[in-house]
Amino acid sequence: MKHSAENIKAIMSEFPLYGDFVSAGPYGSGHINDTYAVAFNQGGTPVRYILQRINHDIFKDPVSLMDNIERVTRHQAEVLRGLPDTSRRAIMVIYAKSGKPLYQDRDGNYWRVYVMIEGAHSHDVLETPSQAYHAARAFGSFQKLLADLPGGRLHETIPKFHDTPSRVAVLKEAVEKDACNRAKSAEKEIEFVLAREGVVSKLIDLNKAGLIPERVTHNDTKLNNVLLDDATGEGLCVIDLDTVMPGLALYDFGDMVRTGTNSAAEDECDLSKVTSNPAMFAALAEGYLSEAAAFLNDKEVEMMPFSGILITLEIGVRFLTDYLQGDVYFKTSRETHNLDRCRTQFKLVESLEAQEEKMARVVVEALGKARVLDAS
Ligand code: ADP
Ligand code: GN1
Ligand code: MG
Repeated sequence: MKHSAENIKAIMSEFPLYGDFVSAGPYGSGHINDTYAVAFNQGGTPVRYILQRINHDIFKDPVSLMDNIERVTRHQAEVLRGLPDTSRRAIMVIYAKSGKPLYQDRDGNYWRVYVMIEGAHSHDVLETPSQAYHAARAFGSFQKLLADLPGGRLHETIPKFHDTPSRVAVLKEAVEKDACNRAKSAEKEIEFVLAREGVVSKLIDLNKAGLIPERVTHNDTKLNNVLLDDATGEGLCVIDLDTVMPGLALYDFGDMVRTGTNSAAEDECDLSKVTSNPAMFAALAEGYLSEAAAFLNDKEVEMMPFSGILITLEIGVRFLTDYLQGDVYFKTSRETHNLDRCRTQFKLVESLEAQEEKMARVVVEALGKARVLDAS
C-alpha cells in the first residue's frame, strides 16, 4: 500500500515531533510492513524518522506487538546505558500524542514512528565475511541481552511462527485446495518438501524432549534486519522487532545462514548462482558464537548446521504456500515471484545439505575460538 507525502504528513502530525515536515518516501525492502523515511527540519538541522504501517492482516494484535517492543527496547536501553552511542544501538519508539506507541487512523491502519538510525545500513546480500561476522555477533548479543528480560513471557505475535511441521501441514492444505490452479506448475517443489518431511520436526522435538530450551528470540534474523555501522562495519542495531517472542535460538542462527551464506538474492531466477558460501558460514558461526557461546547448551551448538537447512526449507515452504494461495502474504512484484523465491530456497537447501558435515567441523572450530576469546 502506498501513501502520499500529504497523507504521511498528516499521520506524522499525530506524533509530538518538533520542527517542520520536509519530505517522505518509501524505504527499505521488507516483505511485510509499509516503511517510509520521513525528513524533518528541526531548527535548521535535518532529522529523519522511520514511519511504519504495521501489516495488521499478518500481525492481528498490534497493541500486544508494541507492548513486546516497548519491553524489549526499554530493557536494551537500560542495559546499554552508559555505552558510547547508545541511541544508535537500540530502536527508539516515539509515542503518539495520545501517549500510546501507535496511532490508529480512520481506515483502521496502525502507525508507529521510530528514530531513524543514521550512518548505518542493512544489506540484502552480504558481500564480505566481515559483514557476516558482525551481523551475526549483533544477533548473538541481542539474544544474550534478552536472556534476563523482566516481566514474564512475551506475547506470541504470530502463533506457531517457527513450527515447521505446521508450515508443511498448511502447504499440504494449499496443494489440496489449489485455489489458483498453480499446483501443476510447482509439482517438483511440492515433491521436494514431501521428500524431507522426516526432518521437519527435529528442533521442535528436541525442545519437547527438554534438550533445547525456549528463549527470547528475534525470529526474523534475515541479515537485512540488522544495521551495520557505515564507518566501523560493526553490527550496530538489531531492527524489525515484530516477531521478538518466545522461540528457539537455533531458528535465529538458521535464518542468518539462509540469508547470509546465499551467494545470490533471495529471489534470484538463475539458480546456477545460488549456493551456500562456506566462508560466510564460518564467519557467521564465529560472530554468533563470540556472544552466544556464553549461554547456548551443547545440543544447540551441535544443531547449528542443521538449523540453516531447516529454516531455509521452512521459508521455501512458506513462499510455495503463498504462491499456491495466490500471493496473499508476502509482497510480490511479479506473478511467479513467490515460486522463484521458493526455488531459490530449495536450491540453497541442497547446497547446505551437501555441506552439513563440513559445517559441523567449522562450528567446532568457531566454538574453540569463542572460548579462547572468553578466557582472555
Ligand atoms: P519489514 O518488517 O517490512 O521488513 P523493517 O522493520 O525491517 O520492516 O524495516 C524495513 C527497512 O527499513 C529495514 O530493512 C531498514 O533498512 C529500515 N529501517 C527500519 N527501522 C529503521 C531504523 N530505526 N533506522 C534506520 N533504518 C531502519
Ligand atoms: C519476512 O519482514 P521481513 O521482510 O524482514 C517474514 C520472515 C521471512 C522473510 C523472508 C513477519 O521478513 O518470516 O523469513 O520475510 N516476516 C514475517 O524474506 O512473516
Ligand atoms: Mg525487515
